[in-house]
Amino acid sequence: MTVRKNQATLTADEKRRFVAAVLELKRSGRYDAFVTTHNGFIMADTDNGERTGHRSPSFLPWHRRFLLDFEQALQSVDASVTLPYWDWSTDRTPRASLWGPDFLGGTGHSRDGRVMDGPFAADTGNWPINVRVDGRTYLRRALGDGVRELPTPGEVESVLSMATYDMPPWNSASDGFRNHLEGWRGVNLHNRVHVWVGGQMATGVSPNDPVFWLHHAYVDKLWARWQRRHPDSRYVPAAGTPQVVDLDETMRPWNDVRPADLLDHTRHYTFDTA
Ligand SMILES: [Cu+2]
Repeated sequence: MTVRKNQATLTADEKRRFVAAVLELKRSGRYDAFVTTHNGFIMADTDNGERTGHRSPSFLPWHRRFLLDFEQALQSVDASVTLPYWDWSTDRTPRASLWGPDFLGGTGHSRDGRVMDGPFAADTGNWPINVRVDGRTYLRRALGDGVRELPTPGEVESVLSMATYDMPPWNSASDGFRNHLEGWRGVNLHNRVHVWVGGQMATGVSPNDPVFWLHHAYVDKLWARWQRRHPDSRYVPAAGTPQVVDLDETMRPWNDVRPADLLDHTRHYTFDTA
């Protein structure tokens, strides 16, 4: 059974295996297909049109399935690897072990944002940025530059306390749990973390930075915590909503999976802690 662990608790061997599997997906070309898919949805999802991956109720089940695909790809390389999560409300500085040279490497050079250390630094030759929105082919970060503070535990708590999953107009203007977690409204959790990391993470090609998966694994864990906190609350809308994925409608790009199929993560993985 797949257990997703807090990145701060990984052993040296677990970090090494995770990094090696990610690098092998990159080498084989499979990694960049994930970046392309994500960017395609970022570009296409709009507040007043069809919206699936972002700024809509299906933000959470869409990313849950996207992460499952990526985790299965990792496991096809090394069956012992699972996706770790980054609790950014706790490990909230550039000095966290997450950013060590034995794991994801640190922030970028002040001049051009270029990451200079770790397994994903351009100098290694192992991490070319091929799917990109500008000419730069090296991984960039500017930890804490775009916004100074990561969300606090108190801010996370304030969003987990919202009992309604989502609300009309089912987009970036919505009240409710989903949009506050996504961050278009209120204290801003998920979106703010993308901005805090900076570089490619602050763009539609954000999966170019491997921290994307650890960030979204924690967003996904927060959804699971919310479900346990509010057992009587459900995914909405239930049916008949134009341009929005209802509970029993299939989601692109898979077309064979509905939000209803993804509500229970324990069918696929568990977490190390509640
Ligand atoms: Cu994201």
